[in-house]
Parts: sequence; C-alpha cells; structure tokens
Amino acid sequence: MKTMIVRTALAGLVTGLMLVAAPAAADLGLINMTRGVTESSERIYDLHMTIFMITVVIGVGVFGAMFYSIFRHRKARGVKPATFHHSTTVEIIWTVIPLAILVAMAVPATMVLVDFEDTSDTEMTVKVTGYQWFWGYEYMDENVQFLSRLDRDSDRARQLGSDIQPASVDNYLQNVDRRLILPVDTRVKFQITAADVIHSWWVPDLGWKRDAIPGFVNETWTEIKEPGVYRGRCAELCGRDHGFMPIVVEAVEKEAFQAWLAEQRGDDAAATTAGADDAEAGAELASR
Ligand SMILES: [Cu+2]
Repeated sequence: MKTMIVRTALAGLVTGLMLVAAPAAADLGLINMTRGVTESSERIYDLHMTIFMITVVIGVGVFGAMFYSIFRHRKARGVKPATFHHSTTVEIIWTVIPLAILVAMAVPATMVLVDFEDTSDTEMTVKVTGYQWFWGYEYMDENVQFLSRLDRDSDRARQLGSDIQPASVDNYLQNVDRRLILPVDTRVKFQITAADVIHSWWVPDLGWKRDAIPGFVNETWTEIKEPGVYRGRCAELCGRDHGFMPIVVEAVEKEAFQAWLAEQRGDDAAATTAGADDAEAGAELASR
C-alpha cells in the first residue's frame, strides 16, 4: 500500500514536471536576459550565465546534501542524533569557501561595471533628457536636437473610450514619432539627465539602464554592432504617463548616419526649424 502511494506520487510529480518543463524549454530565450547587440551587453549576458550556473551548482549541492541528510538520518530508521555542538574547523570552512566564491564572482562583475564608466575614446556624444513624458535627444556639437514622443497611433488607441483595439496598432506603446538614429561600429557617449523628475533610459539590447536625474549628468557609452531597431522604455516610475514614453533606437551604417545628420542639420531647412520648435517646447516645459 505504502509503495503504491509513493509510486503514484512519483508518477504524478514526473508528469507534472514534464508538463511544466516542455513549454518552458521551448521559450527559455523569452524568460532569460537578452544577449543584446553590443560587446558590453554580451559581456553582461556571459557574466549573468556564469553566475547563474555557479548558483545552480551551489543550490543543487546544498539542497542535495540537506535532503539526503534528512532522508538518510530520519528517526524512522532508528538513527541516533549526534551530540556534538561546536566545531571550529567546520565554521572556518563554511566561512572561507563562500567568501572565496563571492570574491571570485565580484572580480569579473566589477570589471564590467568599471568598463561602463569608461567614456574615453568615444567618437560622438548624445545628450538624453527625460521629460514628463517624452525624451529629448541632442547630438552634441552637431547642432541637431529633437524630442521623441509616443507615436500617434498608440497615443490615440490608449485614450479612454477610444474604441481602437491595442492589438491592431503596430508596436503598441513601443513606438515613437522620431527615432534616435545612431551609427553602428561607433563608440557613442551618452550624457543622461532629466528636466523635471527622475526617469531612467533603458534599451535592453544595449545592456544597460541609466537614471536620468534633474541636476545630474550620468555618463556611459555604447557601440552597436548590428544595424536594426532596438526598443526600450522609461524604467523609473516618473508619474502619470510613465508607461507612455518609449524609446526607439535605430542603428544604421555610418554613411547613412552621416547623410541623415546632414539632412537634419540644415540641408533640409524645415527639419532644422522643427528641431528649434521642439527645443523651445522642451525649454518651456522644463521651466514649468
Ligand atoms: Cu519617465
């Protein structure tokens, strides 16, 4: 009778695990961190996987030893409890080993963090300003700046009683009217700040997230390897429309970027005027 119960329970457990594990295995990439499209994002990913594997090994080791001991030394088998209550050797071991593991993990993690702070040798600078509730981008020394807001379609669909199905909008709440265009294979410095409250500029594919704080300028850098469109969002609860200030970065080849920049700068007079209007609107908002 007893063995039958155990067997039924085990069979149930295995079936349950298979049901959970099968779809999970297929979608592992969805629940894991993204590899990203920069060298630093790949370093972060590798670091994350290494440390994850270390914790898995520790977890299996510790829980394995624990469950084995509980099972093997259970009272039902007539095991007598040990009577010792102090062991200096054991205490030294269980202090030194975790300490060594922590130091071993801290060294590569610190190296990645230090690398983020190193904004030397960057080829261009983009200033990012967070506003309630949109982003401002300025290409330093290029005389190009603009504001980037939630795209019209998403904005219309999100209004109360709009009757527009969000699913019918492309990249609902993840699209903007003007994308941040960046060149690939270029070390780009970011200067991140805010004009009203704290925001946070976050594009997962770049590997980092930086707070945009009024009165402070946070610096970091990126170098995108592949052309493409990379989406992100504000990652610091900044007020009513926090969920409606997405970020879209479009990485293009260097020549295409230069052409785009020239177009923005004045070869296209309309674009410059629009940029100036945007800047005024931003300044006005900032002074409120
Ligand atoms: Cu925000």
